[in-house]
Amino acid sequence: MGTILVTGALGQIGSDLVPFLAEEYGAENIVASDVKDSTSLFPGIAYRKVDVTSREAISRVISNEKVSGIFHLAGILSASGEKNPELAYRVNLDGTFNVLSEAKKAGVQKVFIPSTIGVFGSSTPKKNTPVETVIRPSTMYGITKIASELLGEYFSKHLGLDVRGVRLPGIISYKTEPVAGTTDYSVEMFTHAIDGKPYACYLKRDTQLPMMYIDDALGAMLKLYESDPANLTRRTDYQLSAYSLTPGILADSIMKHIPDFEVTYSPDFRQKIAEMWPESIDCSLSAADWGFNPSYGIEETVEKMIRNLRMARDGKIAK
Ligand code: AKB
Repeated sequence: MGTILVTGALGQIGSDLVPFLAEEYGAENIVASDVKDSTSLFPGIAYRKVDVTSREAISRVISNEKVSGIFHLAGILSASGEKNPELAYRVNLDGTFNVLSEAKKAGVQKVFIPSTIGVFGSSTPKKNTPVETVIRPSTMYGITKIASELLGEYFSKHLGLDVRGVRLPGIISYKTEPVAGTTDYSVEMFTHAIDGKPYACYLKRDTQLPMMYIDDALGAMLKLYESDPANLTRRTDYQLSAYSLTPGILADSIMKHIPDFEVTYSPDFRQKIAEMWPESIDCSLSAADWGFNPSYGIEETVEKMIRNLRMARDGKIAK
């Protein structure tokens, strides 16, 4: 096999996906990349600086590293995208076009591109939202992500590149604290609780959004990446979610473990973004086509997060 390139490897998902893929395919077959010069995050795994807005940089890494598969995670998330829409456009849309074009040119076998529940807008039905529905996002993040889904489908159907992808919900993980999205309150709530600090949540207590634990997201991404193309009725918009969560439900659940944890609610601009997104999404096509079956519910996620964060704080597991 050739190597698997991960772009955006230092982000919330990449920092878990890289070691996960190294376990699966062998560390020597993985190349992590991001815009930073270097990292100590992935001992024993090759790291290359790659800015996805540069076609030349992508072309170079694909040919130098003999890349046969790409997990293209580099992207600007919803909250950062609203602060810097031009950057979001360049990284999310030009970056995806660059990766797909260079992958096609170099004969890369497969490209995985994550999308998001952020593709939906306020006119989308909110409950059990299907894959095909009204899709009129009004954030730059959503606009670039729905366009990326369609680009992936175009490269797949018309240019013969095997492109697959999922619409991710909010992801709960402990390794890299996310700071650029709308669903990040969940991780922030955990870190504040563990550190014995009160938390001022930027979403209202009852704002409901689809979410899942990182291990379920990684397992699902690999499962789709590996699945027989003959079973796939979709390309880049398979939906994933394990549960719908509100800040209030999460706070109450954390308080069962840390009773003196205090949460207050002071919504900011991210509340408007959250209100445009679905409360729950329909994942039945992912289950039917390639066996999506998440195993972490809310309680299991909370227990695992608290255990992992405590162990990471004590230096017992990698942070
Ligand atoms: C964000 O909040 O921007 C992301 C997402 C749901 O796509 N976590």
